[in-house]
Amino acid sequence: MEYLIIIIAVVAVLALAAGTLFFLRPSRRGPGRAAPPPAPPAPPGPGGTPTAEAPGATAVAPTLPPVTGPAVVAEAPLPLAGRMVRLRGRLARSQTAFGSVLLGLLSREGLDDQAWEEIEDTLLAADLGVGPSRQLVDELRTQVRVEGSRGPEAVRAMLRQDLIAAIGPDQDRALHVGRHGDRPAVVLVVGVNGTGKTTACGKLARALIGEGGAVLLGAADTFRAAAADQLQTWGDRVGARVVRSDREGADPASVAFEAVREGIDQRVDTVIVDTAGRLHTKAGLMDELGKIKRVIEKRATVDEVLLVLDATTGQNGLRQARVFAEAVDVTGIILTKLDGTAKGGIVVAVQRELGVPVKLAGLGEGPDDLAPFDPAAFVDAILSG
Ligand SMILES: Nc1nc2c(ncn2[C@@H]2O[C@H](COP(=O)(O)OP(=O)(O)O)[C@@H](O)[C@H]2O)c(=O)[nH]1
Ligand SMILES: [Mg+2]
Repeated sequence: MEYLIIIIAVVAVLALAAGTLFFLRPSRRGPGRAAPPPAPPAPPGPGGTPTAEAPGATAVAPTLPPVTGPAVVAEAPLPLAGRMVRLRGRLARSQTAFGSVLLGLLSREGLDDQAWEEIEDTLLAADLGVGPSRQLVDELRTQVRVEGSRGPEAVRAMLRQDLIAAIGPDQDRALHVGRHGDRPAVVLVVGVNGTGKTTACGKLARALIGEGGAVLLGAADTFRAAAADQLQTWGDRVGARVVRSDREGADPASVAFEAVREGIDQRVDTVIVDTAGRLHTKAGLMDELGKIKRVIEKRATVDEVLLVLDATTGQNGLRQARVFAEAVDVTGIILTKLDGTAKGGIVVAVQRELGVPVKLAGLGEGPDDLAPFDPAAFVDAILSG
């Protein structure tokens, strides 16, 4: 019986390997064409479960909870690197109107003042913000004047370069996670309710566990029991222990402290603390977040304070985000729901407004739909329509 299982397993592996080789073999058709650009492992197909795209080489997370059957492989998280390219279809679907309108306007013969105004309006409508929109138009105008030629390809290249420059290709978007000597990294996740904090905590935990790290989650959103339950569900799903309080309305700072204490004791690599985002009063918010941070810092250092912003809420969400940024020193932004909006310009606006980089992008509700933010991949997706 055992032999039979081993033989079946070997055959299955060989069949998989043969299949992979078949797909990797360069096509012999169309020899006149130049080599295609490096393609992502899977096309950005519509919908579909993102986990099903996992390449065969993806490592199985060592700390994933035991799951019976072959589902373990399908459930293995995708590596964080390259996710933005892989998920570009999500961006393209929601943002192409912006890209194609801009490209269309810029390709017009004889760009007059009115055309430039329309270009600026398009940028404003994408939530780029007044200052950055004006600046981008000025740059484009100068380029068009200097370079003259405006074939579609030249226009696309110009726009691509200027959009990437507006987003800031050189900003440090590294996530400070993983152990620092004898202590875990501590990540505090803050933001208005409904923006996607708990989901981001779960997705990030999953990705870090997939890369071999041990993660502990702290449910410091103690306002509703359902919030801790939601984090618990993620914890169970991804294989991260969740520190929570049984009592609704418990002191969030105590839960955060306890999570960090356990994280240190259990020698995990990263502790991620989820918080509540009630916008009661600014003073109340400042007190609460300030206290959580101070209390954690009795035992460890808070390495990242990630502010979650829902891209679909536009300038209004940005105003609310500002309140959080005043309450606590934000080190990076997680911009969620970029899959459901044509207002990707908020990336530029929020970075300018808060003075910190967008580090992660939420591109859907699936467990792997969180990507390190990559300016070039982002702009390419927008202009791909
Ligand atoms: N489409 C989409 N939905 C998201 C994304 N991130 C979160 N959501 C959804 O937004 C809702 C609120 O998320 P939740 O994590 O509970 O927000 P919280 O109140 O800030 O903790 C949930 O239905 C999530 O599935 C995203 O990147 N894209
Ligand atoms: Mg929540």
